[in-house]
Amino acid sequence: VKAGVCRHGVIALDVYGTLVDTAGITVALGKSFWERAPAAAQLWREKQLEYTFRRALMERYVDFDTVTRQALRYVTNRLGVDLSAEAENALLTAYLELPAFPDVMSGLEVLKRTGMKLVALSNGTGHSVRGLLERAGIAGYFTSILSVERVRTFKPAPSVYALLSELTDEYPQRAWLVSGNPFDVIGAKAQGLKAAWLKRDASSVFDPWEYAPDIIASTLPELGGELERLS
Ligand code: LAC
Repeated sequence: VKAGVCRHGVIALDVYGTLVDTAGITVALGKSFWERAPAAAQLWREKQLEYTFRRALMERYVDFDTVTRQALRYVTNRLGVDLSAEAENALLTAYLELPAFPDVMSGLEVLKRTGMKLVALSNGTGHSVRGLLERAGIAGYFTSILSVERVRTFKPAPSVYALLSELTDEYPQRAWLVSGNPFDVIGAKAQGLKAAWLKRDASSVFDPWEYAPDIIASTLPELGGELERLS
């Protein structure tokens, strides 16, 4: 990896799967899905992302909270679970309270030392993302929360990454994306940003496309250290 001058640029952090753990919903799913809760959590996340990709392609935007509700309904239908309106609402409320990964605060401390602006860049609604960051006690690290609501599409649409052009004169050269989601890293690299893949799960595989991350790390502090060296 070549050292680039990136001081005073911007570091955009993805939210779901990067700062907060989408598998954290498994406990709440236990009440209705019992031993199938881990499978339900995984299917819920997969369908949620599939719906975002399809809606972006079709140009039929609805907000991420709606996507998440529709994906949950798919999961309940598919797994044959009869979910009351009350239970569905409870699960969607729990989704607004997903836990942060334990290394997030120490990782943000390291990233702060780069001198670059930290922002959240998410498919999520501004309201939901703010709530998650506040609950985790990390909202203060971010100069802004950029939501796809502003462009009414979803990652990896180019217009989502271009939201960062407001924050640095040198977009995309001095813009970094940090994400646990390979599709997001590839989306950023395709637009000329720098990108770091937070490989939170040792068994996860990066899509073998023509784009590679500039940094791969398994924890956010480790990733922050690498990024600091390059800045
Ligand atoms: C997000 C999804 C991609 O936060 O995790 O944008």
